[in-house]
Amino acid sequence: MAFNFISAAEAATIIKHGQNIGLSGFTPAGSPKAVTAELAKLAETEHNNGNPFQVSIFTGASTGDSCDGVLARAKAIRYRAPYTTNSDFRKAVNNGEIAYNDVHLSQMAQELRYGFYGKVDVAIIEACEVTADGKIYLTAAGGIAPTVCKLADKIIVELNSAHSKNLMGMHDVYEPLDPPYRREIPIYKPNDRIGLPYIQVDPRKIIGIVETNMKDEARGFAESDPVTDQIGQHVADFLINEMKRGTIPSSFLPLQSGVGNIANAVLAALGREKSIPAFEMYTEVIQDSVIDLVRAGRVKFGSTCSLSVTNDCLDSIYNDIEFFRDKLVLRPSEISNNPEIVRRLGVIAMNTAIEVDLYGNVNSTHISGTRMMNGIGGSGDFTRNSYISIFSCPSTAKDGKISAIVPMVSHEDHSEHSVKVIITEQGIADLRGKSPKERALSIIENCAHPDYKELLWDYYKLSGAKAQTPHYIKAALGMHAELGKSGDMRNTNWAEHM
Ligand code: 0RQ
Repeated sequence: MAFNFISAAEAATIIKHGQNIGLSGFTPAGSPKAVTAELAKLAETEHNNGNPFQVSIFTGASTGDSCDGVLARAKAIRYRAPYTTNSDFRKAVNNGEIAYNDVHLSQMAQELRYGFYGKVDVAIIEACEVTADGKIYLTAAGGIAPTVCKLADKIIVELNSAHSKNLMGMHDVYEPLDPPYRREIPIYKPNDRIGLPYIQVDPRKIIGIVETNMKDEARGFAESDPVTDQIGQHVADFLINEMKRGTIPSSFLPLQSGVGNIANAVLAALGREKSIPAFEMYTEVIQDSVIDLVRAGRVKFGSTCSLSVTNDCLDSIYNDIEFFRDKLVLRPSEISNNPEIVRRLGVIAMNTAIEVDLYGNVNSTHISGTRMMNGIGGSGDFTRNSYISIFSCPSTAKDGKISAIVPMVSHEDHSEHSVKVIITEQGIADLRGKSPKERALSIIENCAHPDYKELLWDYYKLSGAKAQTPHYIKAALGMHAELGKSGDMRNTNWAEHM
């Protein structure tokens, strides 16, 4: 079948006000860039003419500025799920302009198939190749692309020559059956392949192909600093210790790592520590640090949903694809983050917290309990099902004015039942096998910043320290209240909360 090559502007006109749009990509990797940018212009024109124009967006995870950024600024998004990192989108969410649904990433595709979010009208899929018989070869991420291709009435392909065709063969596209017919997903090792290297669609659904040459809008990372280096070293020390005492097999277990500066520092430390054997990753995002470790022979294999790397790093992979072909696989997010597989493989989950409370509950998403930061991402998929779940963060934020260790989290993403280890630059709190009161002792002593230890002990005493999970409810969010009042949690005076 001959394809209809169209411009991005023409493609945007296919999308109508009120429609639901499904996107490829996972982080800026593999997300569409051209049609979404034109859609934002179209929305602005409609708004200037006094007409409403908003769409709902379903994605794998975050996208780049030419999607979430331009569409948020154009006020063209009514609803979006799941994870995002764009600062303009964040502002619009926290201003109440956008309905944002922060879903576990592994659940997004299946919940679309179950019909929880309504229909998918149009899918926009970035590809490095598409064939006349409807084979779509994805670019740098799996995301929810197979599912939105299946569900959408119409598919627009952004055929992006900035992504090498060398990527063909790197994906393992597999969609599970839905209940009551679902079977086990037959991945028994991180490098097992169970699907196809492309998405097969009915070619008649591909209503237009937009040729582009646009790099992924990958974010760079800050250089590591003494605090993140120290956190990384503590994580490495913890894992080495566990291996020595036999709770982690000497052949090691697959690792998952979140994104961001701390995650990068943790991986760098694990790479340095030669007493940890070369390891595998079963993770959702691979950053530059992992690619360096693959090259150095420290990471033997990486199963991921996306190559969320800088453009130089991505080009270096494309140029050296034969080296990477048997060392990386790209999967849809419902497989890369699948609870069944995470539990089976014994994945060690390493994610970042915004704040942690005395009993091990973790807030990963909301600043001061109300303002969305990014979203839960895949941290819940991995944490709940992991062999050991580790959360790390600096003990303070904003020049020490905020303590990451608080009496009660102002929002809860990961509960005390799933969180096993807390690590800050101050030290390690191993919560496994501990009662809530034993956890409080370990977290205050090992993880809190010295500026906050006494304040936290005073709160603990105030709580009576007797109940199963001691709290003085009127004061439980006293440090957050003080932050709102004076801008510095160190000024907290418990007497004011009695
Ligand atoms: O603010 O940007 O103004 O400097 O939060 O914090 O310390 O640089 O750490 O980049 O790793 O982000 C939890 C947000 C951490 C991220 C979070 C402020 C801090 C700084 C960033 P600035 P850092 P990171 C894989 C798994 C949830 C999803 C997840 C995240 C900014 O890791 O979104 O894990 N995780 N997914 O100053 C006020 C506090 C604060 C605070 C930090 N208590 N109060 N501000 N900050 N703690 C990814 C996917 O799923 C795709």
